[in-house]
Amino acid sequence: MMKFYDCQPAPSPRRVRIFLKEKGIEIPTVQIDLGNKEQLGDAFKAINPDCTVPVLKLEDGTCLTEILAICHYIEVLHPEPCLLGRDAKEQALVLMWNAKIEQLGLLALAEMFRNKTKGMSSRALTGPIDFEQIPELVERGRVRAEAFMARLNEHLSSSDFIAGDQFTLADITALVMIDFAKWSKVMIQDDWLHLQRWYDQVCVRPSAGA
Ligand SMILES: N[C@@H](CCC(=O)N[C@@H](CS)C(=O)NCC(=O)O)C(=O)O
Repeated sequence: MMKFYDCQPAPSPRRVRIFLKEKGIEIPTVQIDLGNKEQLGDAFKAINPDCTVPVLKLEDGTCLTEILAICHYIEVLHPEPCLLGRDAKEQALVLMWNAKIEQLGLLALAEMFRNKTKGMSSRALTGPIDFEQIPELVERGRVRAEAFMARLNEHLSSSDFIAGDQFTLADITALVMIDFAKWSKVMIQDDWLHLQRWYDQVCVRPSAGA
């Protein structure tokens, strides 16, 4: 039986939960308590030495420890509804936007959040090694995140969804990014009408509650 390692409040595993809900799939789930550093204990390190969630443990014991790998695996087993693109071009665009949202959006926001939150001092990066916070990264993260959200707003002026005319993993990643931005009080600005239109559309999908 497959097993899904989750942490309900964390943004990354939510991306997989939304993906599974869109597919209509339920997988037995274990909660990992990131707040109490369960990810750094020996039991979880045996599952993922990189000390992060989500993880999908397959029936043969293989552990998939990256969101994109987990979603790709699920998509191959359960192709409908299609969330990773229907042809070569769509698949490439989903992967392209997913990577941009991770690198330019989510990482900028993680820099903000992890370098300013008191409970995260010495946990400025994920993983087994403790790193101290660098306060200068908070403002840099804000500038980067806002610039990227403005860029997404511009992109959505000519596209229904992030990677074209269908809802895909790229929309899931962007939705989770916008909600994670609120943790650092980075909000959709009043004149980002296209981003707001898209957000209103995706956040009413039943899967968004995952
Ligand atoms: N490489 C992972 C990164 C996932 C990640 O960063 N997860 C965070 C939760 S949002 C985590 O496990 N943090 C553990 C920690 O803060 O020590 C992926 O994208 O799948």
